[in-house]
Amino acid sequence: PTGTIIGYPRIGRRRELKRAVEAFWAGRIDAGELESVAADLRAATRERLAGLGLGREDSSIPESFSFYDQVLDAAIAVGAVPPRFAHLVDADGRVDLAGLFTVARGEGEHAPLEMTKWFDSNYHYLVPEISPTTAFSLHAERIVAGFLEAREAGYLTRPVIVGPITFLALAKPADGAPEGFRPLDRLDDLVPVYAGLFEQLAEAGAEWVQLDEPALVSESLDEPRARLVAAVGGVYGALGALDARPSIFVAAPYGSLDEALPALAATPVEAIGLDLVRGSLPDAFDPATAESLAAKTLVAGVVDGHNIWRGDLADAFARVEAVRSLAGSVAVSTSTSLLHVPHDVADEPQLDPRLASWLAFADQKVAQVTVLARGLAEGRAAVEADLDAASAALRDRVQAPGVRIPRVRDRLAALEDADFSRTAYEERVAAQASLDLPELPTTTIGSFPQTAEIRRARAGLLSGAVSAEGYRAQMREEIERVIRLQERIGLDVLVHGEPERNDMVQYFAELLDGFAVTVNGWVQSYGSRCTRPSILWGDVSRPEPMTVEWAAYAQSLTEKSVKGMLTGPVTILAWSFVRDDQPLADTARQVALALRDEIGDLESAGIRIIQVDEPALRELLPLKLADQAAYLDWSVGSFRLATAGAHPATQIHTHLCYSEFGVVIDAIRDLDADVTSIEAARSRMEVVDDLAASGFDHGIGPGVYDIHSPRVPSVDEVTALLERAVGGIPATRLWVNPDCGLKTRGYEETVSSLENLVAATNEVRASAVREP
Ligand code: THG
Ligand code: ZN
Repeated sequence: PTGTIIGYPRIGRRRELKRAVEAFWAGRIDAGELESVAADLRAATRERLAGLGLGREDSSIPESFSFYDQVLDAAIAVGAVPPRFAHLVDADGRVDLAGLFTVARGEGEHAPLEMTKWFDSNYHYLVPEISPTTAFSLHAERIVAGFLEAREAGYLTRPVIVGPITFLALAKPADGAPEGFRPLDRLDDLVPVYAGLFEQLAEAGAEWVQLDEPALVSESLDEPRARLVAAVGGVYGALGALDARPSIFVAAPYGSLDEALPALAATPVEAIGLDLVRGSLPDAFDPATAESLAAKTLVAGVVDGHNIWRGDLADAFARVEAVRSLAGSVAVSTSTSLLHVPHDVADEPQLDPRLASWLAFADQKVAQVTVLARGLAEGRAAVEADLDAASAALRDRVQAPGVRIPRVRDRLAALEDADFSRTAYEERVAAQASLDLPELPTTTIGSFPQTAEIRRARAGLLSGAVSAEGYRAQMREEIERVIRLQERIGLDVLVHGEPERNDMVQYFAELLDGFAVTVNGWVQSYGSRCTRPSILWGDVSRPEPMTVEWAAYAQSLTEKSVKGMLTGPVTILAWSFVRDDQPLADTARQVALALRDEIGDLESAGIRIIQVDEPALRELLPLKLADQAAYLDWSVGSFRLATAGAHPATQIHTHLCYSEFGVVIDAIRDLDADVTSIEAARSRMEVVDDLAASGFDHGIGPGVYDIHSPRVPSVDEVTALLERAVGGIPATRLWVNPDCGLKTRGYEETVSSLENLVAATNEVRASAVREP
């Protein structure tokens, strides 16, 4: 094939898969009905991809469907189901659909597989658990059936599976594995299972198989890169030597293959997929590699799978042409799976047509691939018009109103070092004494449960069934209820509860200039869960205050301090599709200045404590070690720019949704927030010691209970955690709070948990434990 893609969204244009999967979980449909929805989605995907120009019968169309997660699928296909789920495996070694979801989501005492971020994307995969005794065995029924289903419908498609090196590199040692054991130690046991898969696929008539090996580009896995590269020869030498097998396509998205490319070239694999958006190729290879590549297909991933820009198609074509001289043959592809982008720009009729003309979602990117492939086959002249149209859109973007706003740029250019720093912490502490907070102040992270009534009101506002005034009145009622509730529970620093926010990023994107939001632009985050990232396309500014009315109303209801709630610049960027025509650092500063103005307006409205959340600070950390320092510099800088305009008497809080600080611990100190709340309940406050050891000396709120579970913590339990925390942190700097927002919880457990939190705090305050 001369044009292909690494993968396609699986959730469905209207999130059909999400709906069906959740209906299956709720018992509203059975496995047969779910299978039938999934088969319809796969059929529709093949048809659409063929319609967009991918070959029907030349293995160009990948079978990249998954019910939940492709890493979980691989774990099940190779028999790596953790022993605690052994009861889900039948006598033939198979796991049915219900079993697959149980491994993903857990059941009673059986914790699910852990979930973590998939390379530098916003997708999250399930982490396989491997021990020295994991009994690998092949259960490829779903993979073979997907291929045969396509065959039946008249397609010759390309089965896709996570490759063996990446599978083990992403796995973690199972609990109880001996010290020093690494999942990758099991590679020799795993490769025969893939060999069996190849045999079955060849038998079924597959001409190509795709193995996703992004671990080969990564520097941030637990395994040293050199060990992964060293494994390439053995694995792909062995798989390549099989008699009965499809041609092998090793795809390496999310970065540069670098030394892994010569290693792959030296094996018998027929095709190698390169991410030429994040990664690059050297100008020349050593003679042996050059000779090997002359007999292979290089799949040039030049169409960006990470982002939604239409991009420079002529430049992409030039990059494809450059690869031509290095390889026996060249095919065009996306840089990564299209899993990370929404389905179709044509599904967003409310978008400004001019903005829409600059965008490419999955379907537009497939069309771009087919244009480039045609250019490759027939010569540039055949596609000149398409390349020119993309260039024209780019030129239009450069000078369109809103993309570059002199007022915003001048303000950025005029920034000085002083704009990034507040008065010394000690002076702020003195100025903030007037807040008159007790020792061990209690608070929450910001959101209260989003009830069905709140969601209904928002849907009504969107559909026109609820007037703007009616909506506002309902939100105010909700805020009053939440304030009264917190007063009754006895919390010290109150929040308004955020009933008016659909999402902590989209809410701000809708109110800031320079952003657009989508209606159907869903992207899978994990399992059945999706987000609708906003599109940051222009210079960012704030036409008017965004949160002041709600915060001021809440403050007017109570004598206690109400905390203003903002989302930080890094998180706003991390969870949006961001413009690609200027450094992220500049974009982050624009957002920071808008937030800085909001903080000023909150102060003027009498708000004296303001929280700026940065749950994504660590998430956006680059994979490449060499890029990490520069990232931390601009990300921390943008937070400081957002907050440093605050008066010394204004207490700035931040919230981070994790407790393993690792490489970002210094960055968190450098944020210079007066109070930082973090996750800690699940790690039994170990983070408190880490923080103390790192010299962190500002206020800290280690979460005292886990909001990700409906379980209500007992007073004794919270008391014990707090006593542990006051051992490591002086009571003057220690805050008491849950470990994240309460948006996804129900009211019943929320009220009980917060009551216990307050009771435990009162016990610890009354005891002598905290005395130095
Ligand atoms: N907001 C945004 N992006 C995010 C997160 C967020 N990216 C990373 C992280 N959080 C991902 N976590 C989640 C958690 C829950 C959901 C999605 C991603 C979720 N989504 C709803 C669903 O799929 O049913 C839809 C939400 C909606 O209606 O807007 O539950 O917090 N921007
Ligand atoms: Zn959180």
